[in-house]
Amino acid sequence: MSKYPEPEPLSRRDFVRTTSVLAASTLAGAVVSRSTAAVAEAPQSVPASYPHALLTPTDDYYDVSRGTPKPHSLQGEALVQARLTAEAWRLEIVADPFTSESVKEPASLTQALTLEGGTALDLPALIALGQAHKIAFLKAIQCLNIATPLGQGLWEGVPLREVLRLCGPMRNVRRIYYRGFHNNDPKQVFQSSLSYTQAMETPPGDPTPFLAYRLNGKPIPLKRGGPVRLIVPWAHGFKSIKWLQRIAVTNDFKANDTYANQNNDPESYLKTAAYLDGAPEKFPAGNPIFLSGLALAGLSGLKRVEHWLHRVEPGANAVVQDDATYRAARWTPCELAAPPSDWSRVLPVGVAAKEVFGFDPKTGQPGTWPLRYSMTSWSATLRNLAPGKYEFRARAVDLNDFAQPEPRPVQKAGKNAVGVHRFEVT
Ligand SMILES: Nc1nc2c(c(=O)[nH]1)N[C@H]1C(S)=C(S)[C@@H](COP(=O)(O)O)O[C@H]1N2
Ligand SMILES: [Mo]
Repeated sequence: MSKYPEPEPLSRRDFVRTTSVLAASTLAGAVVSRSTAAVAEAPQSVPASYPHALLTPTDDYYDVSRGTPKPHSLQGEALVQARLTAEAWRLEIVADPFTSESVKEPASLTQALTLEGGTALDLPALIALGQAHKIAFLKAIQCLNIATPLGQGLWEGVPLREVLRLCGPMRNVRRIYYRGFHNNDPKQVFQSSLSYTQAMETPPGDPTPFLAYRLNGKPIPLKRGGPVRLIVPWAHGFKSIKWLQRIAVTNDFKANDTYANQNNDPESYLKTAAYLDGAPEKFPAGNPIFLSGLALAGLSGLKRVEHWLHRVEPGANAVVQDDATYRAARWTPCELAAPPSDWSRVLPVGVAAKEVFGFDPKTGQPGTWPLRYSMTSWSATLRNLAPGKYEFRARAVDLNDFAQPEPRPVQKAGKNAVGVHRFEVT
């Protein structure tokens, strides 16, 4: 069972709608009475919590925050001193004086933004910039070191490149270093970085890193890294620095990411993968068994989610990833929850589907499904299982036809082992 708190279920109305969309698309062309029959059959075994909400409620995220005390536990004057209120928040952008044996010249900026000089950026100025250059992005937050995604949200903000442009021409800059509030204790610094190119030159069709100041239509709660969080759409959680307060442009060509210290790949992209929801360990024979989970479309996109049901014979050896039994497995496609037909009921008030990254600006429908770097739900219904013990595995296949965990079997580039659920039919 995962520790991941289940997101709030969709309302009953949303559930019926999504199920009908699914049934309608599966039975495209079928007569009305048949599709009605399919809809009527589904709820018997489908839990009310399916499908997962596309926007995880703030408090349902699995929280990963360093520091003692946690910045989001501060209150009152301590919060103001930390510059973590909307009024007190400031962002500094400075040039890192770093040089070395091989790096002769330090980075420079035309105009640094500093607290000392009274030029640090405040929230109204950031929001004004966001009104001219807005990005809205639906993103799965996933920790490189945790086996289940932490949550998903609709983040709004302003591209990092537009913020950096406020500093005028810069020289000798190869990376952008950034960090959040850390109790003014150097030991608690949690920092990350991007290359200059990643920050400044967004390829068409790719999302850009941005300074987010809204989550799900509201100011970002302190708990999720507000007032301002840096969001790197393609990356694992450690690049999306909470309580952002300082950016330093540098001529150091090395990644400074805190996460790299633990043998993690500091340039890892979100990995296409399927995750299993918790489910009962015993089912009575005779009823269909409904199993489900989340599918994340990572860098290489998602072709399908598939499952393998393995009956465990008494005394048989346990299946090991890539052993003969595993290699001979027959995998069956799962159902992917269809995108909502009416996004205005899913997106926060004030956010139009047409302005969300990856949506067609004319139709307001997602260009791909699931959207890259976001998640949707999958399910499988197992019928007519004889009493006995079973292992159920699910995996994602990417658009290059690699099945999870390939091509990334090394878990320090993202936990994405194939999940298994063991159960008994009695
Ligand atoms: N300032 C700061 N930002 C941070 C962290 C942190 O400890 N401090 N943890 C990072 C890690 S490792 C992850 S996985 C995500 C978790 O985001 P969440 O707590 O919103 O789920 O935040 C990232 N941003
Ligand atoms: Mo993380």
